[in-house]
Amino acid sequence: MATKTQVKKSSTAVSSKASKKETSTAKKFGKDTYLKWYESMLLMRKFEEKAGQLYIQQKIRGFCHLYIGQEALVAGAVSALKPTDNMITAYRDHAHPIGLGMDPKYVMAELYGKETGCTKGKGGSMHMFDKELNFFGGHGIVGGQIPLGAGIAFADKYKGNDNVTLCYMGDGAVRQGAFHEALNMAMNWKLPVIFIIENNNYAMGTSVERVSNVTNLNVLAEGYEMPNEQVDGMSCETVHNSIERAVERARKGEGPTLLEMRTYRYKGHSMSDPAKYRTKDELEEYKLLDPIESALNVIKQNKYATEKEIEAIKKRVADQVAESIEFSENSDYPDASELYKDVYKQEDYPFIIE
Ligand SMILES: Cc1ncc(C[n+]2csc(CCOP(=O)(O)OP(=O)(O)O)c2C)c(N)n1
Ligand SMILES: [Mg+2]
Repeated sequence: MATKTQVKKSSTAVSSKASKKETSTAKKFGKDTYLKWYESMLLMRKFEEKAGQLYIQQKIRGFCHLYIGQEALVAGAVSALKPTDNMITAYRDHAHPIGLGMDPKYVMAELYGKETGCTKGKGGSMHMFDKELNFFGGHGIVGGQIPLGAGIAFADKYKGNDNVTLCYMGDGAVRQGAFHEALNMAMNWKLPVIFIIENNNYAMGTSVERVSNVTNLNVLAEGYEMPNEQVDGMSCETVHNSIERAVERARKGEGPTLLEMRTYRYKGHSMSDPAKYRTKDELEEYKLLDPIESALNVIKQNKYATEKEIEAIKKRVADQVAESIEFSENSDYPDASELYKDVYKQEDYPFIIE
């Protein structure tokens, strides 16, 4: 397969022209897909809006990075996967398990640090995990998950199945050596992994332009002759299509793909970031491309749901979020004895000096 590169000049907003052109492929997706995308993304959004409020009330402590604005990167990808495929990401990780189908109450309880959370309250916001969903976290070290993603793909290739691993990362992570090492080996070994850069244009408060001359991040794959694409990440359609192409290649044994998805986070880097490094206009420009609004517009235009049915979806989502809070409030904190459980220890490890 020839390497595919689509280079855009601007590294900030994806033009709405490009977005319109791509959404013309909407015909391919039917009612069920749009309704699923809409409900899934609305659940992520409403869940995180509440999480933000609960953080301010100090019900949730520690770090908390919201995905608000970036939801299409997960919803559009999940619709192109099969249940046995794997996913791994960084610390901005609440939306990924929800998109994969985890009951949000387990995500919320984890945010609360309660024993009923998906990692038993021991991980918190940055460390969601679910073995059943093949969701491998939740990683706080920038770029740390990239070689792990390649490793999961290596395991599947070794076992001889056709599973694919989606390995998400931020734009800041591509400046880590681990990114380049993982890409090199993944390509050399033709691993079934899709590297997805969530390019929201900022690593904390530092813009992509400020750290490198290379601002079209998909071209970083060229150094490894890896197929790559630049994708409108504000649209479920374009995300799905790009993942579908990459998945097809990976399942056939043709190896990895790097997808740079142009997206935007509406909130600050974390709850403690007032986001003074960007303008209000820039934020408003992206809000016009809101993926949830776009999906809803297609639903309305094509009469995929009545107003009553849309209200029922909104209510279902609100109820789920409310339930997740009630569940977390009523759960206990882990017992102190849990501290030494679930810790990997190799009994005969030769390098520990007691
Ligand atoms: C190795 C390492 N260096 C620095 C940090 C501190 N840090 C946490 S998030 C972050 C920015 C990463 O930005 P990006 O990869 O673009 O992801 P985003 O937050 O935009 O999703 C930094 C520098 C860290 N966690 N790990
Ligand atoms: Mg970023």
